Amino acid sequence: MGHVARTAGAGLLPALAALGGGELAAGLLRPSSSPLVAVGGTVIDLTPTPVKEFAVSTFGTYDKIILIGTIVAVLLTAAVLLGVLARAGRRLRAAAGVAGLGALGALAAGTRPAAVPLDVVPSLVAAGVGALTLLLLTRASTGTASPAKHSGAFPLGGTTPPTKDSETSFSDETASPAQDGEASPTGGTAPSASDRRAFLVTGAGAGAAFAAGRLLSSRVPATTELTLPAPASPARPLPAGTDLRVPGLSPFVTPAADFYRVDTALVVPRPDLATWTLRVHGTRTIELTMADVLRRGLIERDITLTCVSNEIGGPYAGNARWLGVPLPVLLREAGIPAGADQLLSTSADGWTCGTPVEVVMDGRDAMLAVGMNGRSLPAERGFPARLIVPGLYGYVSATKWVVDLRLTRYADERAYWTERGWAVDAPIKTMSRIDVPAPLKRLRAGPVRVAGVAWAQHRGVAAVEVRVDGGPWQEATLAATPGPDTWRQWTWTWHATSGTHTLETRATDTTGRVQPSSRVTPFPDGATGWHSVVVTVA
Ligand SMILES: Nc1nc2c(c(=O)[nH]1)N[C@H]1C(S)=C(S)[C@@H](COP(=O)(O)O)O[C@H]1N2
Ligand SMILES: [Mo]
Repeated sequence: MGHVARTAGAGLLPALAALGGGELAAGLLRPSSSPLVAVGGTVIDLTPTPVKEFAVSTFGTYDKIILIGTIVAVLLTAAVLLGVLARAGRRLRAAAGVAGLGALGALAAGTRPAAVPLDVVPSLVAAGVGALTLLLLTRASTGTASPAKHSGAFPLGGTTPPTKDSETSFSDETASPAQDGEASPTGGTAPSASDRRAFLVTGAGAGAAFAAGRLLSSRVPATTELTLPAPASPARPLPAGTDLRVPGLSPFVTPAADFYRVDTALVVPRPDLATWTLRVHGTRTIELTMADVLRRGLIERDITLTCVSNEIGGPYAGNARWLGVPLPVLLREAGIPAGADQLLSTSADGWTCGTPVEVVMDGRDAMLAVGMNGRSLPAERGFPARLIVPGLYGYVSATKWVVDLRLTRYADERAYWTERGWAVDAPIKTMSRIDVPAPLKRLRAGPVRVAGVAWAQHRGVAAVEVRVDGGPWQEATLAATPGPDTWRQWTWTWHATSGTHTLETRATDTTGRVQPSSRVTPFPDGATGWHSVVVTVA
């Protein structure tokens, strides 16, 4: 085994063993207590808003994988450096460094918003396993350094001075005179067979523990589906011509699997239905089980959800048929305190969201949703229950995995994203998007079907226009819609001529306001501007 490999291994293997131990402990206790997940969550929370915006817009749904990858890379780099330190004879210091990294994990895990005291345990396990592995491995492999370095290998004392056995083997069993003889032609160098065996055993053990931990963490709870009662107030049947079924055009109903996903959760919370409750704090506190929730009359509505981070023409909008309990029913049961202007909702993982009480109570179909497109909510959508409030961006309305509702005041408490500079009030802005033709598409001259979706939730889309190369605006044909809370498909036939052309679109809502041309970024309350697509006609 080469010197470089041994030096790297002296740090890397303890780090891998620590990760393995930490994941296994988290798998046995609580997935969210994983040191990696806890540190990742803390990094997400501490990342300045512009950086987060950049990450979301650059990496999209891969942002979480990239984050965890970066954390692992930083950890392994630190581990290699600690390995170098250990091989230079500073074993205890290096072990303390490994334990320190574990302690950082414990700090992160213990301070997560939904943390319980037990959550520090996996990081402490990681710290212990990592430090111990480093000491054991370097006891074997520092023995392979030159005799001059032996004295320096245990400078902080406390450990057994190197004997023939300890300097040449990881354990007594693996030491054999033959190996020593083979491995030490120049005397006192690499006991490579036993060394390699110790490294392999540690590596394999770390890998197995990590895999077992991940497997345990991804355990699916006993109940992932609710038996949904029929709605007391069913959705209006979709009018004919709601879905034009143009190839490439977003279907009116977005299947759950195709729905955009935006949240801060590194592991999908999987609340246990047997213990799940919703607490509602008003003038009094009520606590409801799922059976209690399902006993209240359910409404079923078509509502389009949109993320404030959606760029012009972006994909962070989706439409579904939601089933749930009207929020006003629950809030009235708990009693609305005088002066309460914010409904603060909290998820199982401690994310918070502030929704104006006035909006929730103004008669729109704000609900505690338990169903999506005829089934229970999928885990990533907030099973068993989430909030849906037509007309507001998701970060101020759509709490997934919701467990707590509190009637409070904006003056007293701030929610997750508003604490980070995003607007307190965030009604969805009017937007029209061209789905077909796709950008940079090469077309043939003649009639071309241009189609897209437009939304202005709770106000409703009144008109969509399209223009070519800055020419006059042309009225598009609007598809039917069940109401003002959904997006609306539109089409327009273009008589394309050869050349490169720019298609632009804008919508007008039912209050008569035209989508503005001025481009603003999603931060702090949603993007504006017209979506445009450049195409080439042969
Ligand atoms: N618990 C929790 N709920 C959350 C979020 C979150 O980070 N955590 N993100 C919100 C945001 S910003 C949006 S846009 C919607 C997205 O819902 P979806 O992922 O089902 O599309 O969920 C909202 N609910
Ligand atoms: Mo969002």
